[in-house]
Amino acid sequence: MRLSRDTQEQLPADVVRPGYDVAATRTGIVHLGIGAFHRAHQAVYTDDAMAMAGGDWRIIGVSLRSDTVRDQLAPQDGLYTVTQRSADAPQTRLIGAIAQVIVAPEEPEAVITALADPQTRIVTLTVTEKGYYQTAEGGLDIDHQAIAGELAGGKPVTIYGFLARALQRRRAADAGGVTLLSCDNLSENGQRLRALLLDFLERNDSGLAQWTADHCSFPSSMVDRIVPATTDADLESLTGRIGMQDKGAVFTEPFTQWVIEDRFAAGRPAWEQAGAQMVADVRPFETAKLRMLNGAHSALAYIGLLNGHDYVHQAVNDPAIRPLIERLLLEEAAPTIDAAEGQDLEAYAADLLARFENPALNHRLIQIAMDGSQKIPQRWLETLRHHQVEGRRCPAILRALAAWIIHVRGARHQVDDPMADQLAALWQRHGTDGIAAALFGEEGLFAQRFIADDDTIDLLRQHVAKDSQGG
Ligand code: CS2
Repeated sequence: MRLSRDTQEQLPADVVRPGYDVAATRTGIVHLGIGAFHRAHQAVYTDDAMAMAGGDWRIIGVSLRSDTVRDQLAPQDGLYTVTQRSADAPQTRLIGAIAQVIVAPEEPEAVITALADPQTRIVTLTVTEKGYYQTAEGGLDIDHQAIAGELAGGKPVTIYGFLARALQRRRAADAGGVTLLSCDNLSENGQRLRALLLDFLERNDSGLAQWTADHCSFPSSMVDRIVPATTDADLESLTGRIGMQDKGAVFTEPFTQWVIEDRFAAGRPAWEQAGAQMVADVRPFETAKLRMLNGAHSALAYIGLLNGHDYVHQAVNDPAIRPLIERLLLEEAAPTIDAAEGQDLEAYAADLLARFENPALNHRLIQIAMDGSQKIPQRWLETLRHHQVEGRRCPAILRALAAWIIHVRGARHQVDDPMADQLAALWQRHGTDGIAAALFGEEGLFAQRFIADDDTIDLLRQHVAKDSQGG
């Protein structure tokens, strides 16, 4: 038996059900990039907000690439469960917030129609760092073939192509602006999305860029919940517990946080009633999250893999790694953050370590290791730069950076990164001795984000030489 509208009544009584009339509630949000993270985070807040305060805010999910999530959820009428895992017994709830999933490459027109629908008042995004198509300098990568194709009038494939067509229609039909809410791990994600999108629009239709600037809003937001990729074993054990199959199930930790700038163009769900923090300025929270949580995560990933671990909880409990992570959190990342009132970075670091230790989560290091070239600028390089200006080094981050350099050589693990080929070519050309300078020297690949001084390059070179032995 498979979970669906017709079978949901047969779920065990301890599976918490949506607290609103799902079938009678209309959509108000289109989400671009519907993966496990969205289903375990924003969809849950939206489900709670509709239960607490009502509103037609169900979600049309869009998958920009694969049909996997649609095939998981369509036979289930959009229903799926979220299971929290910790040392305590797992807790499962049913989510009704997702109304439909559209696979963009199959039905591009349906995506544009949904985005342009006057009923759509918010567009949320989790398209990962690489989905923004930024250059090393942070501008729009107009040379990327996906972007170049759209700018030349080709069919939409990226967020920009779809949004441009939809905004054009909204303007023509006087359908009003929308809020474009980035939920990706980028610094100042809202402002960044705004700058990149306006740049894209400006190139073909400056009137549309102006209309968008006038009618849409781009709040920044900090999202946080650790969501490991679902495995077959997870699904099997869930079936055993709930007595039916849920192919769209997601598994996550109890912790969840969402901090959002309260600037909405056309209303919003009562997310604050579901526990979201509505603030005027998200920066202190976002910087702490990126440099501390994500910074430590990436360090655990590359150093952990190098030391033969598979999971986050193993790496963080390794006595050879743990002190580096503590140092990164408390002595390297935390001092670079201008804390907001009431924000306690020491307590935050302690909570992070406890979350990483969660033995029930089974969060794979290789999942975090993905797309490092897109992640390390905001996770590590900004911290390095901050300290460099004051003449200080960051030994823990430099160890992590060396582990990343070794990782992208691809000798031990497959490198899943949009720059994998470029990084492999640099390794080929420069070898163990020259790779650190080729990446972080004055003429290095990352020079726009961070240039290491000679001593730092030397230290990186020594770590790379020493740590790659046996690899
Ligand atoms: C992780 C994040 O995979 C990664 O890069 O660092 O997905 C992390 O789990 C989330 O940002 C937690 O909110």
